[in-house]
Amino acid sequence: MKKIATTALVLASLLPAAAVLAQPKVNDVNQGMGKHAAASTQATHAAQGVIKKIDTKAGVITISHGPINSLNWPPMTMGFKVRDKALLTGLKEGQKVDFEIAQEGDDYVVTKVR
Ligand SMILES: [Cu+2]
Repeated sequence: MKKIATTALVLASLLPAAAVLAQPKVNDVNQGMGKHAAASTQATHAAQGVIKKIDTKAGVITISHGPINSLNWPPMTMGFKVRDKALLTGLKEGQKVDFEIAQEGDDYVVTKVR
């Protein structure tokens, strides 16, 4: 997942660069990009999956998740850090969950599970 996420990030960062090249007014475009970047870091992405493993000590949950269309992610099994370890309370391996993730730095962390 890490590799795919990185590739997606690289692609995402290349697209605005291409837009800048196509635009004659650089100042206007830079302002637009600033707004875009702020919006995307706050976005959360909803997904469904099955819990494969819970590491309460490390605050990591491994989920076999379905496609996450808002991120262009295919279905896969991957480990996520949780924003707050309290999110893991009451969860069980094998449980079907709806969850939300948000980007934090280079990683996506789970912000909600139910
Ligand atoms: Cu994944």
